[in-house]
Amino acid sequence: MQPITVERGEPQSEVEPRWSVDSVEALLGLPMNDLLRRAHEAHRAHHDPNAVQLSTLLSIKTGGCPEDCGYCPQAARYHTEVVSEELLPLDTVVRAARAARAAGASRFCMGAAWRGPKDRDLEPVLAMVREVKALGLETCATLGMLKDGQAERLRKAGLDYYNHNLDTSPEFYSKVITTRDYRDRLDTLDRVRAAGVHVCCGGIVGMGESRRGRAGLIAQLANLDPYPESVPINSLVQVEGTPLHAQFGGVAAIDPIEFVRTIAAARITMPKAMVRLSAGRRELGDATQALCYFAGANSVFYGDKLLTTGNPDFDADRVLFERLGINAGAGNVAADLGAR
Ligand code: SAM
Ligand code: DTB
Ligand code: SF4
Repeated sequence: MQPITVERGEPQSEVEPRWSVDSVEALLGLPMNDLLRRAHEAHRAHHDPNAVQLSTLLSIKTGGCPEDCGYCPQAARYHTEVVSEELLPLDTVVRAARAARAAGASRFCMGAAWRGPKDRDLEPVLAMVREVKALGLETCATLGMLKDGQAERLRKAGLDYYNHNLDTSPEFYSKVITTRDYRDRLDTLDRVRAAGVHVCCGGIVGMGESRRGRAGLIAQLANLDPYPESVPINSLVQVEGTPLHAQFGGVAAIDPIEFVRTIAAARITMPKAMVRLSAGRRELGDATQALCYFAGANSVFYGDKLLTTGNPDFDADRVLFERLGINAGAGNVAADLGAR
C-alpha cells in the first residue's frame, strides 16, 4: 500500500526521489520562466520534445453510475444531458478502434461508468481488449475499482494500461467524492501494478482546490513507487447538472497559467512519464495548449469526443500540431513503454 504523507529525500527507489507537498508547492510557485525552463529541460532529457502520442477514448458503457463524483456527468444522481447506455456490442467497439487507428491513434482507451466491474461484466470487456490488441493498438481500460484477480484477467486478455485517477489531493478529495475513498483508489492502483499492467493515473485541476491542493495531487502521483507510466492531467469540464458546475455556485474556471504550471510540475516530478493533456483542451485554446507542450505534455486524447463531452476534432488537432511542428501519432507508439 502507498503512504499518503511523504517527505522528499527518503529513498523511494535507487533513482527516484520522494516529493513533499511543500517541495511541489514551491515548484508551482516559481517564477513562470524558471518553472518552464526546468520543466522543458526535464522533458528534453527524456523525450523527443516535438512528439506527441495520441490515445482515443470510447465510452463502452455510458451513464447511470452509482458514484457521486462531483465533476461527472455520468453519475446517475445528477440531472445531466447524458443518456445512459448498456455495454456496447463488441463489433461497435472494434469498428471504433479501427477508425482510431486509421486516424493515427496508437492507444485505444475503453471507459465504463461503473463503480467497478462485476465479474460477469468483465467477460465481454476481455473480448474487447483481445480484439483491440489484435489490431496492433495499445489497449487501455478505465472501469472503476478492481477486485482481486480482475487486473490479472485483464492483463491476460492483452491489457497494456489501466486508467484509474487519484483525481485530487487526499485533503480535498472528500469535497468531491464521498462514495469511495482515497485508499480504495490506491488499492486499485496496487492491484493493477501487481498484475503487471501499466498504470495510467492522474487527476483533475480546476475543481476549486488551492495551489497546495494541486501540489498534494502531484506529490501523491510522483511518490507512487514507481510513478505512473501515463499521467493524465484533466482540466475540469464543467457540465450542467453536476455539483461543480458554476450554476450551483460551483467553481470558477481555472486560470490557464495555473494549469500550465501543474503540467510543468508533473513533468519535473515524473520526468519519464507520458504526461497527457487530457479533458478541457477545447476550453484551454491553442496558445495555452502550446505552452503545455513546451512545459512537458506529450500525449493527448485524440478524437472529437472524450467519454461524453467534446474534444477538439481531428482536423483542429492536426492543424495545431502542424503549426507547432509537432510530430503526432503512430510513430510514437510505446514511447513510454520503452522509456521506463
Ligand atoms: N468510472 C470509472 C472511474 O471513475 O474510475 C472510469 C471512468 S471516469 C469518467 C475516468 C476519469 O475521468 C475520472 O476519474 C476523472 O478524472 C475524469 N473525468 C470525469 N469527468 C470529468 C470532467 N467533467 N472533467 C474532467 N475530467 C473528468
Ligand atoms: C482521464 O483522465 N480523462 C479521460 C480518461 N481518463 C478516461 C476522461 C475524461 C472525461 C471527461 C468528461 C466526459 O467526457 O464525460
Ligand atoms: Fe462513475 Fe467514474 Fe463518473 Fe465517478 S467518474 S461518477 S465512478 S463514471
